[in-house]
Amino acid sequence: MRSLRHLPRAAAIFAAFHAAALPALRAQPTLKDTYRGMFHLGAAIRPDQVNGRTPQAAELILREFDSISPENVLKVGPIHPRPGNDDSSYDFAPADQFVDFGVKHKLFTIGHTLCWHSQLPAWLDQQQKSAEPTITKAELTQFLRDHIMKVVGRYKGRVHGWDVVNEALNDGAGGYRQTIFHRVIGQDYLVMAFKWAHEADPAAELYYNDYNLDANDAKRTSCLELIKYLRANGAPITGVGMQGHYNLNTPSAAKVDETIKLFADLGLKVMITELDVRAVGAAPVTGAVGAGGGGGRGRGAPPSLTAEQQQALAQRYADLFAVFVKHRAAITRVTFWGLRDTDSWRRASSPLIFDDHYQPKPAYHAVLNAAKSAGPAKAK
Ligand code: 9MR
Repeated sequence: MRSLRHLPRAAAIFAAFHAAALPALRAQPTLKDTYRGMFHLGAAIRPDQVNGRTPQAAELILREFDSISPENVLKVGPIHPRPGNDDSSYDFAPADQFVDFGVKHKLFTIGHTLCWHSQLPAWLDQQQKSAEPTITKAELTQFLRDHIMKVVGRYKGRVHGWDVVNEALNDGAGGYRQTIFHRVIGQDYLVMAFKWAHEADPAAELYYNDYNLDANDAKRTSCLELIKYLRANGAPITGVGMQGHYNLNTPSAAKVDETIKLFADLGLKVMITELDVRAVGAAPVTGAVGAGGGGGRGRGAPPSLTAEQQQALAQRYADLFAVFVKHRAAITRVTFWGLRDTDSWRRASSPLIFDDHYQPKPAYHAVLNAAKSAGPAKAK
């Protein structure tokens, strides 16, 4: 108990120490400056990083990144936990703080996500888990419309791009995931979601976002078909998000390259939206990110990497960023899924470019160096 009582003070001293260490980096080029003119560099962020509780995190975000994504606060469950559509059905405060931070610091601000089968409000998740949901097509259509109009409308002009639909495709053989939306409304929930988002904010960019598009050819084919289906039905999609939850060796950089090109050839903006690389730990058998493929959700400190492991992670980031730089005409943003390893959903595999103490890992420098392959900067 004795040591616990002193924890806040110890934490403050620790924070001050590391804040003092940050100026050493300040004179050096930053990620966002290095990639300016190519694409935005972003990070997924959490409430404590924008509400003043971890100022050193906010400082690092503002120094290195020019785009932010909300890791959780804008998902349907967190922001709209109760049925109905008046303000008492919503918990806007954490999302408001996130968006205000973006506005205040002029960051390219992402909304994630308007329609996903995961992190739904409990009442809707129960429906989804039921073999015979009782919610009617009219009721669920109304709920989805209300949700999208309300949330996109609230942040109109302040959130610049929305992951309108997230992870609507199956792993394995591909095809549509049998979410509650697909089962009850049918395939055209996809079209309607994009149309409502556009109606609520005609200036916002609208994305389809998914993982393993570069690791699973069947899923990628399904995604290309989904995009054609959306367009054939007048859904205003502007881009596709490849999440980028990668392993050290898979998918190959060549597959990532090939996949970006396929989407770019459709005239879409391409984004890497949730980048992380599992530095240690086994890859999941099926590569199913959404089904426990995180590779280390355990709590506690991330493992410290050996010099060889740091180097391997750095090399993988270098290879990936070389591909992103090559496709800079199509890629508009690369976003890391978290700031430091400690905050990552994959923390046990040390997947990010900043360590526990907000210090850059060798992978950070590899990302900076990779920009050199672009040659002189171009205007976007
Ligand atoms: O990083 C998010 C984690 O904090 C949540 O517990 C988890 C819930 O499923 O979602 C994580 O983010 C996911 C993202 O929203 C969509 N793509 C997969 C990401 C990792 O699971």
